[in-house]
Amino acid sequence: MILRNTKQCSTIIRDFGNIVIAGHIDPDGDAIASCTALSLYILESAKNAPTILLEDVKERYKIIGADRFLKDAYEGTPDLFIAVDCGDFSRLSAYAQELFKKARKTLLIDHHISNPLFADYNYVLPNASSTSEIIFEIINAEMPVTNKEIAAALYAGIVFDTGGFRHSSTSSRTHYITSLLIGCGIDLTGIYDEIMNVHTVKEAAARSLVIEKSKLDRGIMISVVTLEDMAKKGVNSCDFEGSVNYLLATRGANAAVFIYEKKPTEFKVSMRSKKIDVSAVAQLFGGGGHKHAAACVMKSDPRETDVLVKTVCIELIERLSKCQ
Ligand SMILES: [Mn+2]
Repeated sequence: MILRNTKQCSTIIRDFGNIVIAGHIDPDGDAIASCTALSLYILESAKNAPTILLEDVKERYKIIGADRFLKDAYEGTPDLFIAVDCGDFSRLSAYAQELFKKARKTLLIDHHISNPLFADYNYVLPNASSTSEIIFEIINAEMPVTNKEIAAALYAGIVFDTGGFRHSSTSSRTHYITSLLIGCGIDLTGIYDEIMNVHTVKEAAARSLVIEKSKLDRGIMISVVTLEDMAKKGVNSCDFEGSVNYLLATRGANAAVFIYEKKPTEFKVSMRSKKIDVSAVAQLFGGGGHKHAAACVMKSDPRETDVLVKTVCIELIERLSKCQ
């Protein structure tokens, strides 16, 4: 069943007792914030504390405060299972999928346009900047949001999913909601900084490696890092988060390619673009993604990465030339 408005959604949440909430695997700021804000709201409505099921919450998202609701397992059968920010059923962990099937009723709250609407009740708003924005609307349909913890979580989720209010999904409504959340007295700069800016010493070393290895060639900012380079700097692949976006931000770059050696002779190729369709290029090499953000995995000898770069760039340059 497709829910038509926030009121229908909040009524369902109100009508059920034991609630389990789950976000997607490898949870991001939006998923964690949505779970947390919804749990705080349910708790505030004088109900049993819901259970949140999430995989490991990364350090930078600890500020959202999901901990108090987090459990590894749930005993019994939930009355209502709420899946948030899950673009499809496979985005739930295997454990969450089992519980979803057992639950008396299921509710999906999401903003991915391709969502196949896999729950009993589905509330999916593709124009919303984030699931956190939708959660705000659901709570707000019942009562004005004044709880500082709820406001802080929702703000963190919105900041994360809009890339700090930079992505095109950011609307005037997003800014209006944000202004109401700020009005609740949240630690505005502290949260923004933690979600958007703070990095570890290793991440800084990884970024310096990416920059050191980068060059701008015919509108493509490209950087290639081998396992040997990473070992020398003492960094891991998880320290590269955000690197390809950083490359694309170079003046004069219309596309960016960041290539790193995942395991011996296997390279992860991440692409970003301003106009051209990089998902089509990724698909040529067995990968995929979105129009402006895509990735694939390619085989190469680390001593011959020039050939690898050439193969990818030929495709990109061809598309860029058609675009001019
Ligand atoms: Mn999201």
